[in-house]
Amino acid sequence: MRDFKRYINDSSSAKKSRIILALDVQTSSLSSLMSRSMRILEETEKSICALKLNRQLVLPLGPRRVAKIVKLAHNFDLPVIMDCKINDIGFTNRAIAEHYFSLGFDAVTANPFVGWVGGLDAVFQSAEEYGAGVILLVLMSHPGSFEGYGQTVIDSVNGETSPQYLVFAKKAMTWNADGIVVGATFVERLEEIHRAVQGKLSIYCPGVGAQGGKIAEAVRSGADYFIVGRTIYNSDNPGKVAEQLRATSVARG
Ligand code: OMP
Repeated sequence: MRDFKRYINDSSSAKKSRIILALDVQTSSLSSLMSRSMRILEETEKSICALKLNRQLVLPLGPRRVAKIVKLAHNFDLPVIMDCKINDIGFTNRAIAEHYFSLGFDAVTANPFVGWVGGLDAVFQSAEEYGAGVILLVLMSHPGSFEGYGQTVIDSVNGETSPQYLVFAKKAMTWNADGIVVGATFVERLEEIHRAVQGKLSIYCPGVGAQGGKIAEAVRSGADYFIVGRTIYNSDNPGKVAEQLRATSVARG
């Protein structure tokens, strides 16, 4: 059975890249959506360490075509993450996770707001059965993120006051998550979360480029992987841009 953390870590070392391509392309027709998605993956595969799909691609393409994209990524030795932000009761969560793992996805994203018992416990159990990973949202990248993830809360475990994102970072360690998502748009918070997890969790950072975050700053603040969409797929030369981002993602200092 494959271990997701090792899979992405090996891929990152082999490709010398910390860039995860977020393939969120939108086109006017279904056939052009499929061909454009495949082409961008082919043009960028040498510079990325994983592929992430979201529902704006999965819903119009449907399972059969999505499985083809997953297979193409696997042919390039790239793990594939389904960004479904699972957020329901355990019974439903398990079904969602199993559908994606059956299509070949190597990891899913999930939302810790729903809690463990009768919530995310089912996702982690399903992931273990499939040898897949679970990546938890800890602090999202958009400005409104603080309305939820940035609230000051009383920790239900120890009664201490702390920001919600730090409570989630600690839960992610307790639950043995395969990684956490922290917006590259908030580098001071990224640094704080990086200190809190002490290298025990990989930090996945969306929000560079189109959302204003910078790879070099986020690397210094503790980011492990970068989730990048529009900056790559909307450029005139996705292969070249992905290669430039790759080089920045592994540059020292
Ligand atoms: P770009 O802003 O185009 O680079 O895309 C970022 C990708 O990361 C999109 O697929 C978002 O759905 C995703 N994302 C965020 O932008 N912010 C988050 O806080 C979390 C995610 C995610 O879970 O991947």
